[in-house]
Amino acid sequence: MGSRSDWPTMKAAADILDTLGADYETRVVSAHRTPDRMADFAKSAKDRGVQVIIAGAGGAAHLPGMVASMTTLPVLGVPVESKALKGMDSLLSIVQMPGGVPVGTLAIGEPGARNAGLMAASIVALSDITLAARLAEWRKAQSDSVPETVED
Ligand code: RP5
Repeated sequence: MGSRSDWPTMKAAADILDTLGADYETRVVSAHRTPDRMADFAKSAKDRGVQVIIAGAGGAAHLPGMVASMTTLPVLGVPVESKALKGMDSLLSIVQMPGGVPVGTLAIGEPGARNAGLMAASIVALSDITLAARLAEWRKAQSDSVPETVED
């Protein structure tokens, strides 16, 4: 994420990965304030065994796109809700990548972070049958928890 201030949002990704028992690391890496740290992180991720990167940022949210430009790993972008423009700035900054450098853009805020965690797990589950089984179980539990009527 681009700042510690993004953590309350990005924690939703970490929480679902915890629930699924998926390994992850959390890092503060800013495209604007720590560009060298961002480059080191993005360029070394694949060799360190990272399989998917979830990049959350707000405002002029260049982090997901810049990270994606430095790796061929899948990059999922989460637009963090900004105070001034409610995350529309973040969303538009992340979603409109030029052809050739993809970022999978999720929804603004916590639902987007949660879905980024789920999507990252889906990607890793393609080659991890244990995680795939946990993910299928989680999805079934979610379906089972939805009541069919408005009354008990
Ligand atoms: C972005 O600027 C961060 O991703 C964050 O969403 C936003 C504001 O950062 P802070 O000023 O709260 O550190 O780079």
